[in-house]
Amino acid sequence: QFTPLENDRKALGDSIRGRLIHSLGKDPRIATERDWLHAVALAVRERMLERWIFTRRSYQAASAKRVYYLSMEFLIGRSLVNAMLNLGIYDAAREALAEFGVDLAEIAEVEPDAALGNGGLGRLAACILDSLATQCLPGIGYGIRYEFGMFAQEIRDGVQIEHPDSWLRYGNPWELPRPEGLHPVRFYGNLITHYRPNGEAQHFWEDGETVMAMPYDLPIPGYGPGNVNNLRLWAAKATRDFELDYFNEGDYIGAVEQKNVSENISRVLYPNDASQAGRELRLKQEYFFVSASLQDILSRHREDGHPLTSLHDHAAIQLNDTHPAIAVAELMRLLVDENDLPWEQAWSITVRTFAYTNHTLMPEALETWPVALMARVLPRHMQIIYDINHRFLNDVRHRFPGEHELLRRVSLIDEDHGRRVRMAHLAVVGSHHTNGVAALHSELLRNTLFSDFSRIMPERFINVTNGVTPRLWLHQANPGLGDLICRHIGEGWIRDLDQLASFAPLADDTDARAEFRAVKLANKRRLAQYVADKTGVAVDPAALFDVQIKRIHEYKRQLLKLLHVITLYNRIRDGQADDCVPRAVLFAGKAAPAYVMAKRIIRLINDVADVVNNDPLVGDRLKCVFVPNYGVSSATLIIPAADLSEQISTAGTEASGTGNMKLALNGALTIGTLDGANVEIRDEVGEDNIFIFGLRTEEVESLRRNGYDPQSHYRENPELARCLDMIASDFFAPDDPHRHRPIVDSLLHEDRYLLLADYAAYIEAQGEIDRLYRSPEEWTRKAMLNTARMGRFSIDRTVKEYASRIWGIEPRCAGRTRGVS
Ligand code: B1H
Repeated sequence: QFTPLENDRKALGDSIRGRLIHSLGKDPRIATERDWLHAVALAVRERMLERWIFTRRSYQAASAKRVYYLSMEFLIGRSLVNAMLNLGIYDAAREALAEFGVDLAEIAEVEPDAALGNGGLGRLAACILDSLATQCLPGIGYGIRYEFGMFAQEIRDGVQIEHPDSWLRYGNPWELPRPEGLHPVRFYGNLITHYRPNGEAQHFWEDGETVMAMPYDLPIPGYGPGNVNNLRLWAAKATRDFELDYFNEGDYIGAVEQKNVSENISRVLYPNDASQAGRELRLKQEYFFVSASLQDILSRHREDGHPLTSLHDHAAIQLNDTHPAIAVAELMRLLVDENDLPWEQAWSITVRTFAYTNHTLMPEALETWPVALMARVLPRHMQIIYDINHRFLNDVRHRFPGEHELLRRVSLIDEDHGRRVRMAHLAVVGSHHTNGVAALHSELLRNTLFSDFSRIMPERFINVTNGVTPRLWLHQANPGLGDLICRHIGEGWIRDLDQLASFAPLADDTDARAEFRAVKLANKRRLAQYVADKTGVAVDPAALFDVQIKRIHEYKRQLLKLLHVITLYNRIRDGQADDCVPRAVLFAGKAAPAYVMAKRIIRLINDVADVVNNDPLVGDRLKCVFVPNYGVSSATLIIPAADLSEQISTAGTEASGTGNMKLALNGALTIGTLDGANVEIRDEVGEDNIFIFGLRTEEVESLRRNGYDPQSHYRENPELARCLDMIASDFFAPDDPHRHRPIVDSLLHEDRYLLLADYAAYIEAQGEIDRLYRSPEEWTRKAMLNTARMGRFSIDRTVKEYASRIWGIEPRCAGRTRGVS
């Protein structure tokens, strides 16, 4: 036993000063903001680690089943304020720092974001970890400790420039390196088959290259009194084989150079949201962290004294999309090759252990790997995949005799595009459940991508609608609104978001509405200041803040929003918008560096912004801004200040969306298509409190089936034609008249995402929004109802569903310590 540290101001002050002097060796008289940041982080970490140990003990004591969340991405953002609020020591720490003349808010800004993810998929993983810890659920995250996370985006002359994100440059005070916990991971090499006397084949994977996976642990604190769970990230380390190479070759420098090369595996996050990279290094990253994680899981299982045959009783492994799907083959290899289990038994354990979450239907994001590449990098896994496929197809052949096309369609190998392994098929076949992330998405999975599989094994397909953590996205990001809600209904909503329902009656209270408006205005002022600092554009806090913040992608239709901006601009210049409400349109988001069209879209947004913002005829009635370097931290500034949330993807393309939830929770009204979770948001907030427009999924399908002609819209809608003509001319790029031609060409000749078909309905819906915004009381009432009715979109509801329907895990709360009240 040990005595936990105290959490009062005095004790915290002593710890902070102690860490500064005795851990960092810095003189308080000359310590920089970063020195103080690291000292506070260490003082907070000490307290988290106590609870971390208690948490582990309680799982151990109960021999609790754990969930292992395997994800290539964890988009955590900053940790300091989150940890303090979750441990309940924020105020005491702030006061302690004030005594040293240090401002907590200022040093918190110095912390870099842990940007180990692209967008929604990675942020969902971070929200799930927060929820597991808060709900005292035994859950461990496994991922990669990228040396470089998501690139930093600079906008120079309207163009996106990528900068490497060296977030570890000054060290990471939250992580605990565990060099004693290495696992070897093999690549390439040869297969040797031995036959036992009874004719059974035994496979040995030999030679090739071995890289060591070194664990770094990050404590994940739940909201008090919650548990502190673990996120284990793997870094690639060279084996000591280079010493041997040196002895053999006598080339010392050459041998050490090779060491560097193997450490490239965990160097950088691939910045391709929703499109597959297809590079050998990416496949190696996937296998690297999967193999290390499974070895880790099995050794924990053994240490706990359980036989391998009971793995599924003690471990649930969730595959966050197909990126870790090679785990199915790896677990088979570990069970069959390394532990001598018979194939059938190993397969039964494997299927009962894994579950798979699908996050997209977009064809360009579906992972497939050339058989030749897989066979070279992971020869034994390729063979195992063939074996799995063989047995699976035999099964299907027996159950559906004569259906030859069916076999081709469900095969783990795509034979039509030069023989490729279909990772989604491997994931579905190798797991007991496959889920989509919103009701519509799961329905589409069953009816399109996985229609054959849902005929073969219907019981495997379920829906678990995404959610967001109210700790970060309301309590921390929007303290003004959080406090307002607490004053009226208490603070229970932070752990139980359904309680927000009792905030709804306040939408009819004039005083409460005034309070709500005052909070929103303060948030808008804060954002306006930030925008001015970053872009030099002055936006009026009284304007309607209309935001589209997400990765730049054609399917998300930033261009549709921009067509609205140009339309408004034309109306203002034509004197047809004298009574329109002033708007500030804010875009933010990153484009994948190799995604040419996405980068063109950014350029066009900035060119349009330049014209609009500098036209004296427009003045404050319309501003257009591209806020650079969108990430978790800038999201926490933008979301609380938004009036209008743009969720305008082509119906059937956005699996769920989670920004839609964060914005509505913070009292932004949504303008959206019936896509992803928008459908369920409408069901919750009510039709009167959301602006739904445009084609529905079935209409999109039938329009495409019957031959869509984008030019018909150009011909029939002069206002739309004018916008497109302006983009195609030199209007927004006088010195480079053809710059934006490819955008217009793509809209007029293909328009894969039906922007032109939805334009008229979109402009119409925006007109209604204008009218409503002119009645502040009405607008505020609807905004408050949005906040009050978002309870269902708490990540805690999502995680409860996973826990009971998929993982079979239960809460185990660590004993009370001084860490929480
Ligand atoms: C989502 C991705 C994704 N879906 C490939 N798919 C990636 C695919 O690096 N890659 O190869 C990275 C990311 N991300 C998003 O997941 C969906 O588009 C959102 O609609 C959804 O809300 C989010 C979380 O489920």
